[in-house]
Amino acid sequence: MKTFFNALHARHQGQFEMFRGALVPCHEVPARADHVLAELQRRQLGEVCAPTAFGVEAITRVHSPRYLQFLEGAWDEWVALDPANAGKDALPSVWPTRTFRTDVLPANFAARMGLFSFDAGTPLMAGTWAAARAGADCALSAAQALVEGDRAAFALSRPPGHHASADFFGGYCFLNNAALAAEHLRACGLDRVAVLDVDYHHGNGTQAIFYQRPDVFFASIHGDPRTEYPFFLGYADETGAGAGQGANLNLPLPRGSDFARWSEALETALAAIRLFGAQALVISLGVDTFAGDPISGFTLQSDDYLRMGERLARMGLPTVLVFEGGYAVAEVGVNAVNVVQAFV
Ligand code: SP5
Ligand code: ZN
Repeated sequence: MKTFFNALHARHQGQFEMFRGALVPCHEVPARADHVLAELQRRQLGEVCAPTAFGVEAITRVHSPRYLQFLEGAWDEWVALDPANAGKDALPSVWPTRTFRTDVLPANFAARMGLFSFDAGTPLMAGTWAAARAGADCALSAAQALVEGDRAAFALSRPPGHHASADFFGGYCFLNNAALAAEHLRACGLDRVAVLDVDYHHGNGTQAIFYQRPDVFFASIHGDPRTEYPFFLGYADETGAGAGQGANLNLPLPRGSDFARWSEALETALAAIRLFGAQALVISLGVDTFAGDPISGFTLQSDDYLRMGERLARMGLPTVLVFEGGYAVAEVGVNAVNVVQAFV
């Protein structure tokens, strides 16, 4: 399987995220992707390719023009506020929650940071835009590899994507790589595409992007949002809306769930994807379901990722694997590459 590796990923290197009233070191660090790449190369699992640079039209299938314009210029605006900002990351601190307006684009930078985000855990810095764009290109290139006949492809993107919606960032995510891959497959003529999100956290961004759509099925297995991030989406009663009614499936599991329990949910998700008639599969491959993950609560073991990869391959569908979360940095390479290796 080809891997599309984002060589610019390390330009996105956040310093701190907000946690319990303090700034703590970021969990989403460049070493994560480097470990995955090193493990792929150690096991000689196929060609590592540079992504093709896709134009903005591929990205505006998923994200709003005003959001993209904001992201592209955000760092320069931040530094323009005060030259001393060049040594600090930008974090949002004010949001338009219920009863506030979101139709007016404020002139104030902090206000626009809040308008286009949903948490204070996702720092933006000088290289964020370049890294996110190149990561998106990896996902689009992986989808393109399927269009050209490959059975499967791996987008080793960083930063991750599944919490990013059409017009906001958060959860360490800026551009929704999995949604971009799914939309690219649709644009290239596949009628029915499924996104299966196996990251520990609900893929709120991907769900929202496709919620009203009958042509892209979204299924997610994740920590119950009643107790787990992102809290405000990912419940079992969210089944799609309008033309998309029935094309969304959430399988929340309690904190502490093991692979046996997780696998039952996987069977439910795969049966629904089969029934939907998906012609291709996009996997949001977070490995923060690992027992050793510092911010998550499932108990999967490294070998379980081999079973996961085998089971996904047995669907027999053209498949894009898109790297998402996984914060046990020393083990993230082994765990993610176990999925890839077992798939092939
Ligand atoms: C892509 C992805 O997996 N995003 C996850 C974002 C989770 N952000 C909130 C995590 C808060 C946990 N902070 C715990 C710090 C303890 N040292
Ligand atoms: Zn996650």
